[in-house]
Amino acid sequence: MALLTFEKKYRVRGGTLVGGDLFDFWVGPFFVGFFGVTTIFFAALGTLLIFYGAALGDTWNPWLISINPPSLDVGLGFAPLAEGGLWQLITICATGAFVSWTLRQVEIARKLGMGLHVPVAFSVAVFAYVTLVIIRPVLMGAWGHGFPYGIFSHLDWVNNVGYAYGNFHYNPVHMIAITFFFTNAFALALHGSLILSTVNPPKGQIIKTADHEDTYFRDLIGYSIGPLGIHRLGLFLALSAGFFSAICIVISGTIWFEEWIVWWDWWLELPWWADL
Ligand code: UQ1
Repeated sequence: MALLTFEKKYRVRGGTLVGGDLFDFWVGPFFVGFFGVTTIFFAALGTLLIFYGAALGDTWNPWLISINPPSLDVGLGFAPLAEGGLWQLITICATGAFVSWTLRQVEIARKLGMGLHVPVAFSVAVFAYVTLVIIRPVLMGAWGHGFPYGIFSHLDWVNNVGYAYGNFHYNPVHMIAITFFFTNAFALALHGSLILSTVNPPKGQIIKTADHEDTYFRDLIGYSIGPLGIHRLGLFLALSAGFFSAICIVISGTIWFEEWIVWWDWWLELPWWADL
C-alpha cells in the first residue's frame, strides 16, 4: 500500500491512553496526543533550564558547560537553584520527557494495532538513565551521586566513579554488559551484511530470498536462526546490554563497596584450595 493510501486508512481516531479525542490529532507528520504535549512541555522547560544554568556558569564553551548535582551534604533534600537545584529540576524534566515519549510510543502502537516492542525497548534506555540519576542516588542517600549534565564533566564522572571501585572492568556485571554490547554489534553486522547481500544485487539481477539467507548460514555453520529469529535475538542482545549496564552501576556503592577485583576472592576462597 502506498504511503498516502495507508495514512488515509490508518491515520484515524482512537488508541489514546489519556485525553480521549482531545489531543488525538497530527501536526504535519507528527502525532500529538496528550503525551506529545507533555513531551514538548518537559523538553522545552528542561532545555531552558539548561541554558539558564549555563548562563550562571563561567563558560559558554559547549564542551565545558556543566550543570552539577547538589553537593553530597544536601543528601536527598532540595538544593538552591544555583547549587544543584537546577540539576534537580532538569532531572525531573528529562525523566518527564522520556516517560512522555515512551507513552506516546504506546499510543501510536495502539492506534496502529501493533505490538508494544518499541516502547518496551525504549523503556530499558529510560531505566538506565533513571538508574544513574534517581535510583542509585536515592539508594546511596544523596542526589550528589548523580552524574553532572555536561559533555566533559560527565566523562570525568564516569572516570572517577570507575576508579572509585578500582578497575571497573573487574565488575562481573560490567563484563556481562560489555559482552552483550559486543555480541549485539556482531549480530547486527551479520544481519546487515546478510540482508544487503541478498536484497542489493548488481543492476539487472533479481533479489534473493529468505531461503537464500537460511541456506547461507546452514552452509556456513549448520544453523540458521531465521529471518524472524534474528530480530528477536537482536532485541534481546540490545536490551540486555542496556539492562546489565544499569545493574552494574547500581550495585556499585549500594551492595558492593570495595574495589571490584576483591569480588573475585570467592574464587580463591573455594574450599578445595582455600587452605593450601
Ligand atoms: C540468520 O540465521 C538469519 O536467518 C535467515 C538472518 O536473517 C536474515 C540473519 O540476519 C543472521 C545473521 C542469521 C545468522 C545468525 C545466527 C545466530 C546463526
